[in-house]
Parts: sequence; C-alpha cells; structure tokens
Amino acid sequence: MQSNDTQELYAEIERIKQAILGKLQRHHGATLKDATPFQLYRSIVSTVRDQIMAQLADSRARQKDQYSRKLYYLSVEFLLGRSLHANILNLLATDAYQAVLTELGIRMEDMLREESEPGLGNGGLGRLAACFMDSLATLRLPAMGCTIRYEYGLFRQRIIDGQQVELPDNWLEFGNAWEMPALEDSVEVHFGGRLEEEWTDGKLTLNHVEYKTVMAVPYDMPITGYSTDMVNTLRMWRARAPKSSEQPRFSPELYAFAVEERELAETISGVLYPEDNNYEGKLLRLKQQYFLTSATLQYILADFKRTYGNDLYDLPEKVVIHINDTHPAMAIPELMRLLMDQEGYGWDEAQAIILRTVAYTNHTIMAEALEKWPEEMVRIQLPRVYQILEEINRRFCDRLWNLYPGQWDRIAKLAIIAYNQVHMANLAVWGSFSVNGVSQLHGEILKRDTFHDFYRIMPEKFCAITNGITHRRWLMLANPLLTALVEDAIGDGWREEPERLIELKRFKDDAAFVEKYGQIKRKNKERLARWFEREQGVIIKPDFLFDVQAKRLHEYKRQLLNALHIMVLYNRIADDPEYEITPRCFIFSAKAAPSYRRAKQIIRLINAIGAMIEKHPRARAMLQVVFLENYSVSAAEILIPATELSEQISTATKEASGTGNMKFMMNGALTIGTMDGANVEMHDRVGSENIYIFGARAQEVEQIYATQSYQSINIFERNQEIRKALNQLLDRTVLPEQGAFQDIYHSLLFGDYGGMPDPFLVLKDFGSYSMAQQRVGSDYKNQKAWNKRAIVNTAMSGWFSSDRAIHEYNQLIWKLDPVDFED
Ligand code: 26W
Repeated sequence: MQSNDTQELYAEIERIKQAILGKLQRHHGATLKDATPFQLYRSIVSTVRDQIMAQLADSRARQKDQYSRKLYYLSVEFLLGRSLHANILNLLATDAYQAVLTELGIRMEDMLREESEPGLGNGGLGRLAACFMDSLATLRLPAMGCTIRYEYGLFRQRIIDGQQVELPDNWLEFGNAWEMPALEDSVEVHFGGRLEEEWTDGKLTLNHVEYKTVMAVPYDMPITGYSTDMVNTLRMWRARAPKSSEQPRFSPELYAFAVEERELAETISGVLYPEDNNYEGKLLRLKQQYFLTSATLQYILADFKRTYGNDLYDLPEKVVIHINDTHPAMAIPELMRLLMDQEGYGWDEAQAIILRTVAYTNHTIMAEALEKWPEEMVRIQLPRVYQILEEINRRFCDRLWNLYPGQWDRIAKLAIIAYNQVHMANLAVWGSFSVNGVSQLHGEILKRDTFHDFYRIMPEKFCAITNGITHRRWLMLANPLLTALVEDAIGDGWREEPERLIELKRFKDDAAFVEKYGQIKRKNKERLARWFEREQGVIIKPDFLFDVQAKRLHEYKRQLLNALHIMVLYNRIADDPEYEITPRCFIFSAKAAPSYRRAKQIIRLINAIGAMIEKHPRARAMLQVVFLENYSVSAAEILIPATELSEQISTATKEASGTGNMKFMMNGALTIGTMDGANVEMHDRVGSENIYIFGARAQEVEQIYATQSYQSINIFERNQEIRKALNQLLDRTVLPEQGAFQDIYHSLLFGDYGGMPDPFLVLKDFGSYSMAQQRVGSDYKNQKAWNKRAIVNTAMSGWFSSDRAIHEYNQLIWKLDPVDFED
C-alpha cells in the first residue's frame, strides 16, 4: 500500500517537473539555469492550469448533461487574493509541488510572491464573494461569479510621513496568468441615445436609437474547489470600443461620436471605486453597474436558450441571479427590458419571471451607503431602463396607495422613485424573491428598521444568513503550522467538515497540546516580525502581546476608540513612573477612501501616536504602535495567524456582520468586541469566558439615536483621562503641528453640522472598553490559560466556515443540486 502511494507520488513529481521544464523552454525559451523567477512562476502556473482546465471542461460538460440549475453571483467586487497557492492546495498537490520545487532548488514562497494580487474589491463584501466562490466549487454547486475586470484595482497604500498616499494598482502590468478571454461571448451594451416609438399594425414598438455602444468582452478565471473535480468560473467583463468606432466617418459629428464611444469604453472598466460604505452619485459608477448587469444578463439568456430553447418561462427553474448588495440591482429592470423588447414577452409575464429569479443580499444599514441615483442621470444614460423603472414604480405605488390610502410619507419611503431619486435598495427588495441580512442581528435590524415597511407587506422574502470565511485559505493556507498541529490531534476530517474543528476542544486540557499551540503562535509572530522588517524596516518584538485592528478605515469601526485608549495608556506611563502594563504591540492596518478626509486624519493620528511613543524610553518599553501598509488579502494571510487579540469594536448595530472577526478567531486570537454583527454569534459559541465583550448593546444604541439623548461633553467633563487625551489632539503633544486633529476633536464633542456629537459613541463606550482592555492585560500574563482560551476559539470557529454559509444559502434560496461526478 504505502509503497504504491509513494510510487504514485514519485511519478506525479516527475510529471510536474517535466511539465514545468518543458514550459520554461517552449513558452519562455529558457532553461532552469537562466530562467527568471517570473518565468518560473509562469511555467508553474501554466502547469497547474492545464490540470484545472481539463477539469473545467469536464465540469461544464457534466452540467450540460445534467441540466443543472445554475447560480449567477453578480458583484462589482471580487477580492480573490492570489490563486497559485489556493489552487495547488485545492488540487491536493501541495506535497508534490513542494517536492518538485525543492528538487529544482526553488523556494515555493518566492514563487507565490511573484503573483500580483487581483485587488478587485474594497473590503468585506468583495472578500465574501471570493470565499463564497471557494465554497461553491468545493460543494460542487454550479455557479458563475460575474464582475468587472478593472484595469486598476483598489489603490496601493503607502504611508509617507505618517500619512496615507495612494498609488495606482496596475495589477495587470505583467498579465494575469489565470484568465482566458472568451471572445465568442462578447456582447454590446448601449448607453444614452433616445427612444423612438413606432406603430406597426396597431402595435407599438420602441426603438432605442443614437446610443453609444460599448463592447463587453468576458475574461474567465477558473475557480477550483477543495478535493473535487468541480471547477467553476469567475467571469470578468472588460469594456472595449466597438469595431465600428474605427470605421471612417464622414462628418465632424459622427467623428466626435466615435471618439466619445472610444473614451467611454476606455473608462468603464478602468478602475474600481475606492469607496466602502459611502455612496456618491457618480456617473461612471452608474455606467459600470449597468455594464456589468447588462452584459451578464445577455449572456445568461443566451446560455439558457442554447440549452433549453427559446421558451423563457422556465428560466426561474434553471437560473438564479444573486445580487451582492444593490450595486448590480439594475439587473431587475434590465431583465425586464430583455424579456420584453428582445424576447417579446408582455409586462406581466416578464415581471412574473424576474420575481422568481432574483435574490438580494444587503450588506450594510449605513444610510450613507444606500444607493440612490438622480432620476435625470438614469433617464439620460439608460432611457429604456428608466422607462421600465417608472412603470415598475407606477404600478407599485398604485398598490401601495390601495394599502395605505393618503399615507404619502410611508409610500415615498417604499417607492422605487421618489423625490427625483431612484432608490436601489427599494428596487432590490421589490424585485427579489429573497432578501437576506448577513448576521442574525443584521437580519433583525433589516426587518425592524431598514426595510420595516417592506417586511410588513412581504414578510416571506426576509431571512438572515450569517457570513462565513473559507477555512481553506484562512487556516490551511495562511497557517500551515497550526493546520499540522490540528491534523495531528484530530485528523483531517475538518477540511471538508469544518465544524469538526470542535473536536479540538478537549485538547485544551492536554498540557502538551497547549504548549505546542503556544509555540506555533510564537512562530507566527516571529514570521510577522520578519515580514515587518523586510517590507517596512520596522522592528517589532514577539514578546509583546500582538493586538490587531485590520479592516477598512471607517468612523463606525472606531479605530479612533482604539487610538484614544492608547493615548490614555501612554499618559498613564508618562505621568506615573510606577505605572506598568503588559507589554503590547498595537498593529493597525487600514485603507481610507481617498476622499474620506476624517478617515485619513485618523490614520495620521495613529502614526503620530506611534512616533510619540517611540520618543519616550519608558513608554517604548511597554507600548508600540505600528501601521501595516497596504492591507490586502496577502497581508492578511501573514498578519492574522500572528494575532493574539482581535479588535472588533464597531458601534453596535453598524457592522452588518464582519468577516475579519471570524478569520482571527479561527487562528486563535481572542476577540475584544461589541455585541455587533457576527460578534454576537461568536460570543454565543465560545461563551463569555473566551471573548471580551464591552460597550452599549444594539437596543441601547437604537434608543440613543431615537431620542438624541446622549451628550458626549458630559463624559469629557467627568472623565479626566479622556479630557486630557482629547486636549492633546489640539496641543502639540502628538504632532508639532498645532490643531492637526481639530476636526476629530470637534466631531467627538460637538458633532458635524446638523448631527449629534460623537455619533459613533466613542466616548460613551470608552470606559467599558478600557476596563475590558485592562482585563486583557492581566489575563495575558497567564500564558497557559490564555492559550487554552485561544484553543476554544479555534475549536468553535468551524461554524463560521463559508461552507456552512453556502449550505444555508442553498437550502433557503438557491436550491442547486451538486454536480454528479460519478461515472
Ligand atoms: C456605494 C458604495 C458602497 C460600496 C461598498 C457601499 C457599500 C459597500 C459595501 C456594502 C460595504 C461592505 O463591504 N460591507 C461589508 O460587507 C461584509 C460582508 O457581508 C460585512 O461582513 C461587513 O459587516 C460590511 O461592512
């Protein structure tokens, strides 16, 4: 047996080695001796890809044979991270590739680093889409992810003189080795122009004329699953100018038109909007959203008709379209348009089809993130879609008027078009058969608040499915040492049944296991320290407690609460020569939207605090603040396994779920957090002893917002430590430049124009946060007890796998059958 397996492995190693050397020669004209690292990397990818492509062909053929119902997951963001390692892992080929590379004298790590990361997302929503793709393929569910192939992803962040500087992310500069164009599926997307009515035989037809054309060209990336032959596709649409725009033009008007068409094509898939939880009515963003939805829907219909013929009544049986937040919600009127104008269905028939086909996930209740497009913008850019929206709205408002005669305010709140704006969330709820929140608490808030009026008239649509993360990337790939230890203890069943991580729980009483678990955390901290030194020239000490807050910078996430607390600790040390704390390294990593001025000031403050501490020898011996530049999937993979305390400290009700929280938990960090989003469910699972919960609960926060009863100034006046820290925002303590943080000071005490002071309750929660942090410091001194609690966190994290989340989506919403690979 054993020797048979070994023989097979040797044969596999030899095959891979020859393949790589062959590709080096044929694709790059190089030999092993003179190949550059990039040529080696490309040859490895190409070898891995050959195997995946064979599986992709087979997966597609089987889906055709089995008439599989298929999911289209539409998202303007997909934050995939690097693919090479994940694909090798999914193919169960890690040992083989490792052996080949060792034989060739190449370091695996160096090869993985050659890949540029597709950063086609801002944060949680984009990364969730990527985790979902991993689980969908693993569970053999037929799905296509659909997005935009941005030429530039999210900006690269550098910190210069303590401040954020944005650089373009030219991720395609050296090509994307995983993608292949599917030119045969290119479609046209039309913008602008006008509608002409034409009556023939008493029938009205609408002709859309004088529009600008953009070609949508799909590029496909294979998405592998773990230990399965199933391969799905991520389809990324690229905008190109139509061939016709190269034709000779015989008038200046026509020439100008052609030039505009080219410009449109060049900008549409140019760059990802670096905005997270904040909406601006930018024309280009509307065009991007329509570009994605129109191209995708045309493809969906064409693909359906190829398999099932021209009758689209059965579309809802075979297709489910999921819209990831409202960004692709134009899918609803666009599908109406295609069904009516292209396929000849009547209004009622078309509406009946879409109402059984589209499902919507909401990811945020932040009012400023809910998309509303100026009516005029939509009318001018998408005249036919606009007309359909008007008709949807007219019919819906009629119905509402019957329900709520005379209640204009209530009707306006539900309307799809009101006060000259198109409300995308209302459109999404109206047009979907399912609306879900991303944690239990968030689901409740949608029902009782955000969509309360919808919930009263269509309660059957609403549900909540708590987010999840792929434990393959976030444990197996990011933390190989812990993976090996877990496997030693409980075997590898948890790879495919992640909830079996719970079997680890009893090992918290196994002294040898606890010891090893602690050593692995230490090694991961040392790995991070080396990374910091290499990448940023910063020295951090693995003896300190690693306390990490890594996520987009937003006031509701309250990096400011963390920063103010550090200032208070500093002051205690500086003011009292006897005062001591458990040595701690506070690590921040966060990108701020380039236009979000206060967020950038908070980054500046964090760096200034770090520099201030460095100048104080006694403070420096117990405290350090470092900023990890350019947070990204690859950075998270190094940072998270090294973390001991995970900061999940949003104002309760504001963080829809959080997913970073789950990644840290899985890697054995304890969480300090509010009862917000999925923190609530983490708390339910690990119990109060194994998590540090603090702060106002959702109910109390809602109460405060409803009654405007909170005065931060009272806390400022009563609490001397807070007062001192806030005053230091104005004097020269943290920065030589006077008043650099005046805006932050002002918002905490007086609020922004028209709003309440300290809207995210930083001062309100400061006291309980500070007390929880005190307990962290003293608990950390008992390393053994700390590690035991970390083990409980890893053990209970299996439920937060995206395999569980996808299973729930499938049971409640999608109802897909796994593709059968038996012969
Ligand atoms: C229109 C601008 C814009 C862009 C992105 C508005 C809103 C967004 C996203 C919805 C922001 C986002 O990523 N939300 C996060 O989604 C995660 C996945 O469900 C949740 O875990 C986070 O709590 C939520 O903030």
